[in-house]
Amino acid sequence: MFKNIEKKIFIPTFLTLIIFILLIRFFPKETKNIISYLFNVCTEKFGWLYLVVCLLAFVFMFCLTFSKYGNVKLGDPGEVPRYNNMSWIAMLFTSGVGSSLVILGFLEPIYYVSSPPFQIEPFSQKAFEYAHMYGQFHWGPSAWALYNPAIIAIAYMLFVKKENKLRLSTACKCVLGKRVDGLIGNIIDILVVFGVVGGISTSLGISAPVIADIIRHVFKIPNQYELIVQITVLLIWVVLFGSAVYLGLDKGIQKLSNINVILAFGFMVILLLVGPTVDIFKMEVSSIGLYLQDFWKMSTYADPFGDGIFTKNWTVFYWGWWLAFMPMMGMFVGNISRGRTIRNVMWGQLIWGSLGCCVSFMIFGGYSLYLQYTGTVDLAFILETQGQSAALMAILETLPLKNVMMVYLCIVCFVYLATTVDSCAYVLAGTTTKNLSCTDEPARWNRILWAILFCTLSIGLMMIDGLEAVKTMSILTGLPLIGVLILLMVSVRRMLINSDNH
Ligand code: NM2
Repeated sequence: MFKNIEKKIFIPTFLTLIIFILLIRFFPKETKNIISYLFNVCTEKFGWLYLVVCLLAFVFMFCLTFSKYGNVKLGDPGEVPRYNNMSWIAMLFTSGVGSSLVILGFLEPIYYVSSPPFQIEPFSQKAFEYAHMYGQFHWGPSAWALYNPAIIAIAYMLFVKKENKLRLSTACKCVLGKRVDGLIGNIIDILVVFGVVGGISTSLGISAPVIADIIRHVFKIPNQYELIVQITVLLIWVVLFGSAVYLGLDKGIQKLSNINVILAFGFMVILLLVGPTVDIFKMEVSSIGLYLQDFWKMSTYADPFGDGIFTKNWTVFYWGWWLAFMPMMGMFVGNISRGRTIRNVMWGQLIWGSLGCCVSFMIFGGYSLYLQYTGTVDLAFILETQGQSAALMAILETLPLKNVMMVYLCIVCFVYLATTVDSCAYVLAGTTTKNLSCTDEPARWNRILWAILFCTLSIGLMMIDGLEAVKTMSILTGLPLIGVLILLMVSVRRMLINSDNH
C-alpha cells in the first residue's frame, strides 16, 4: 500500500501537520499568539510583495495570450479537448472556488462599508460604491491570473513533453534542470502540500462554523452542541467528498461540479428575482466603471503612509489565499485541459472564473448592501457584535421561505466545498505518489487521508477561534509560493522559446 508513496514529501509534510494539530490541541493560547505574530510579520513586511507578484502574473498572462505562443496546443497536434467546454468550465470554476464565495459574497461588502479603503468615510455613499466593487477585484481577473503560469507549465509538461509526473516541481524543470529530482524539487513539492492544506483550511475555517450555525438555527439545536454540529458538518463533507473520490475524476468530480454549478446558479437567480433586481443591476454597472477606473490603484495600494489595515486584512490576505490555491489549480486545471490551446485555457480561466465570482458578488453583495443601505437590517452592527453566522442568518431571514432558503444555501455551500476539497485531495495525493501518470488516479486511501487531515486541522482552527488564525494559514503558506510562481513564469517562457528551436 505504501510502496508507491513519495516518502520524502509525504513524511515531512504529514508529520509537520500532525505536530501543528497537536500544538493547537494542547497549547491553544500559545499557538494562537504565534499565529497572530506570523500574520503581522507576513502582512507588514511582505505585503507589498504579494501586490507586486499578482500584478506581474496579470501582465504576464496578457503578454502570453497576445503572443504567438497563445496558439500552442497543450496536447498532440489535432487533438480534441478531453472535456467539453461546459464541463471544463464547471470543473475549473468549482474546484477553484468554494463555499467562501457564497459566505463572503454576502458579508465582505459589509466589512468594507464599515472599514473602507482609501480613507473613505465609513457608511458614506462612496463607501457603499466601493464596498460593492472591491470584492469583485479580490475575486477578479488579477486573482485568476495567479493560477495561469502553473496551469500552463503543468499542462505543457504533461501533454506536450509527456512527463509522467503530476507535480509542480516537474513544471519547473526548464529552469531547474536535473535539480528538480533533488532537494529543490522536494522543497517545491513540500511547499505545494503546505499551500494546498493552508488554502483549504482557510476555506473550511470560514465556512464550516457558519454552515453549522445555520443548521443549528434551522433545526433548533441547542447551543451546547455547537462543536458537535461543526464536527458533523465536516464529517458529512468528507463522506460527500469520499463518494466522489470513490467514483474518480470523470464520474465523480465532473458530475459533482455540474450539479454544483446548477445549484449555485439557481440560488443566485432566486435571490436576484426576489431581491431588489433593478438596484442590483445599477450597483453592478457602477461597480464595473469603478473597477476599470481604479484597477491600477487597487492593485498597488500598499498604503505606505496609513495603517495599511485594509490592505493587510483583505488584499494581502486574498493574494495569499489565491497563491495557496495556485498549485492545486495548476495541477488540477492543467490536468483537465488536455487538447486546448494556451490562449483558450487562459481566457477561459480568466473570463469564466472572474465572471462567476463577479456575478456572485453582484447579487449576494448587492442584496446585503441594499439591506444595509435602506436600513432594513443593520448588518454591520450584527457582524461586529455577533459575528458572521448571525449576520448571514439576518440576511437570509429577510427572504421568503427563509428556512427553505437557509437549507438551500447550506446545500450549495456543501457541494461547493466538496468539489474544492475533492480537487485538493486529488492533487495532494498526486504530489505524494511516485511516478503517477496523468491518466492514473492517485490511491483512494491517500486522498481520503488528506481530506481527513485538513478537516481535523480546521476543527483545531475553529477551536482556537478567530478569523485571523484562519486567514494566516493562507497568508503564511502562500508566501513561499511567490518564489515558486516566479519560477513557473520563467519556466513557461523558457519552455515556449525552446519549443521554437525544435
Ligand atoms: N480562493 C479565494 O472556499 C472557497 O471559496 C475557496 C479560495 C479562490 C482562493 C476559494
